[in-house]
Amino acid sequence: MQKAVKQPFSNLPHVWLSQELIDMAFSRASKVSVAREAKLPKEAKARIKEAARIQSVGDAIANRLEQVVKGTPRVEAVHPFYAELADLLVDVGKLKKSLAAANWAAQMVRRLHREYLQRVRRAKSVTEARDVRRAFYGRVASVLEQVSADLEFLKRAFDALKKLPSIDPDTPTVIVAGYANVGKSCFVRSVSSAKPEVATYPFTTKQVTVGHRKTSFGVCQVVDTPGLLDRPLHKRNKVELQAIAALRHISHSIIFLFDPTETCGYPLKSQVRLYREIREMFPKPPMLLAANKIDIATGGQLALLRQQLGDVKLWEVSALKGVGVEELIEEAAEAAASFLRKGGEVVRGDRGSGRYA
Ligand SMILES: Nc1nc2c(ncn2[C@@H]2O[C@H](COP(=O)(O)OP(=O)(O)OP(=O)(O)O)[C@@H](O)[C@H]2O)c(=O)[nH]1
Ligand SMILES: [Mg+2]
Repeated sequence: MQKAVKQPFSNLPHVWLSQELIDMAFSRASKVSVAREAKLPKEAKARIKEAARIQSVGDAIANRLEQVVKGTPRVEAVHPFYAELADLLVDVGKLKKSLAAANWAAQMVRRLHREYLQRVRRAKSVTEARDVRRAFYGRVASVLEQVSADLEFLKRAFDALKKLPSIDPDTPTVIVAGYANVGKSCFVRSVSSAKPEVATYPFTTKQVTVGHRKTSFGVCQVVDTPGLLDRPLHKRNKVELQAIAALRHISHSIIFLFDPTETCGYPLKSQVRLYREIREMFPKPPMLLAANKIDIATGGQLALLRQQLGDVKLWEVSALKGVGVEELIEEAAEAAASFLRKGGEVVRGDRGSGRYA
């Protein structure tokens, strides 16, 4: 059975924009009713009523801003996979600045709230009480105006973070990686519950997607990643870096797909260079190499790939036609489960019977 959700951003609070906060709080306050004490003079009644409005606006706004600040997990405290994805998706530095701005606004509203409550209690006439309350509204609106860009940023950032997939780090996880357009998404669709988009052009996949798959070794997570190119890490864009984050933080085994037909648009040599780079960067998790698109690959193309890879096992599959994919995912799940059981400490040369690269 699938375990509890480990996505740390799924319950991020709702972010109210500045204008929404103002409209909500002022409209509520206009409906505030206070007990009518017939014997009180009208100035005293006005003081009570305006104080109640100030109270209502101050609390409604400060509470909502504080909920945003308190409800956001500290990036340092979340799983490193999510910390890295958060930085790639929304820029954590900016996120922290905007949260600090929301916190500042909440404290300012509380301070103004206290200050204007005292003033309204000293008001000598109905008009003065009303003017004090109006001045309070003006100050609050101006504070919110100053943080309106921050709240808009937080809303957008939270929307993006909430959409991140749920990954349970304790469930065996198979990462499907490889060059752009080689058929990774097609493979993940065919073997798991995830249904990522498949298209004829490269860079279709922009985000990590997770599917589940029942195997003889229990349920495993199958992760589709954006396509990589053969280039150094510092030249990788933010989309590619999401694939690197998955490989770095959550992979218990890796299926590396090749397209020997080169219909993906990239030469086999580049694909093999990428494989070597990834193998070097992440030497620990077992890696299963597979030639995809064998429904259209020629014997010569497959032989060339074998020759370039040397003495390692090469699976032959067609993600499109569903050929060989069941066997491959079973084996990858077994490798992932065993890697996870051993605490991720498998080293090169210690992979069962040397079945993998
Ligand atoms: N003939 C054939 N075509 C395939 C096979 N697998 C995938 N394709 C085609 O290859 C193209 C790319 O497939 P995707 O699954 O989107 O490739 P991807 O690796 O996810 O691509 P990016 O997300 O851009 O990196 C699509 O047109 C697929 O239909 C296969 O086994 N045989
Ligand atoms: Mg894809």
